[in-house]
Amino acid sequence: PTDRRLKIGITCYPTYGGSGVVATELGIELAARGHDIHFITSSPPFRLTGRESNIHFHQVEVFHYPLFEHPPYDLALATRMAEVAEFYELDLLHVHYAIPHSVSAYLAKQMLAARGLHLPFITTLHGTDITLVGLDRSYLPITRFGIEQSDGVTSISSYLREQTEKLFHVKKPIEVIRNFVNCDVYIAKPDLIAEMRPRFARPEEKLLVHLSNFRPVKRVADVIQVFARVANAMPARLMLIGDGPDRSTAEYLARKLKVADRIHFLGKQDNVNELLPVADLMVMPSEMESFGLAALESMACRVPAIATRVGGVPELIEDGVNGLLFETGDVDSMAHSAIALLADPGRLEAMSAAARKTAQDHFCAYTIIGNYESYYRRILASG
Ligand code: GMT
Repeated sequence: PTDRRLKIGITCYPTYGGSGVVATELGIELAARGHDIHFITSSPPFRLTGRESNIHFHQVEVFHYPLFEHPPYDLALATRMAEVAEFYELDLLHVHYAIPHSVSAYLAKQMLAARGLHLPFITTLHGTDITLVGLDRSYLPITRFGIEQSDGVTSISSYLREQTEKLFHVKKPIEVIRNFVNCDVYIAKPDLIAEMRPRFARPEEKLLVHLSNFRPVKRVADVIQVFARVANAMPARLMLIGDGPDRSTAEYLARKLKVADRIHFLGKQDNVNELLPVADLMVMPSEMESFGLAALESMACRVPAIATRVGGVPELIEDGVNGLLFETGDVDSMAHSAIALLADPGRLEAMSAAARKTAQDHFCAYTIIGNYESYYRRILASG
């Protein structure tokens, strides 16, 4: 029957980054719909509380032995996948990020096949597995192999599907299932905003926000450059959420541009749904985003983004309607437009409403989770 509860194994990079967030939220939403979810990961996914029903966590332990210069995580993962699939009679595995998860899933599948058991697996491509890592020539053949061997492949934007087809010459059909947010959790609650906003900005100040893992691709220095120009033109503050390699560069630049006292460096935060709605404008000046989950999360909270016209971002942000798009590195134009927008409450309000509407109409969990469920059933029926 089409409404049968499924037993699904999910593997992802659990600790930080959009793919881990999407995989964890997907597991939580599927469990809430009655499916049995088994996370098979190196550590507990960071958004899991451990109190959710229908969710099980299986830690992958890597055996350390002096001879192993590089502990064989991929093999430990494959072994755990096969064990969990057999003990808990999983219907399928869903791995997020091709490297190395697809190849571990392929090994698990073959291990079980040798014993007469069938374990289909689905790979979801998130971006850097294709655009960066997979393009290191040494990784390309094995990444392509993992994708081709998958029983189903999804990508989080049309852009990423096209890139995968172009760069990897993958023949396998790729289903676009876009990223999503829980629109009941990512929502602007007036009471919460009234309570939280005074902690970050005075009534006359505009509040900007940036959320990322501070990797070079996020161009955090551009965020500071844009903010410094805005803060020169009007009273303003900036919330920086996240941490990573470029955090000290950002702190140094903030001091150099004399705006450090107006920036809140919040570090890694779990409940970003309680922080994002407090802001007026999100800044996402990335060099590349296959999707741009941070922008979607803020848009759902009625906070439009000024962002770059890269990768899958134009599939989410319509320039001038629910946000603003710029060329990478054009901090002058970004600042100029941010100042004009923040000084025009009517236009900002219209853009905030349009941002929420886009999230609600096209990217809410209740639509997208259904797409994953249908896709699972299609793959199971075809195998
Ligand atoms: O961008 C990162 O640093 C993390 C990376 C990941 O795999 O977690 O993000 C990618 O996947 C996200 C979730 O699908 C997307 O929203 C990001 O746009 C994508 N990043 C890039 O393409 C650079």
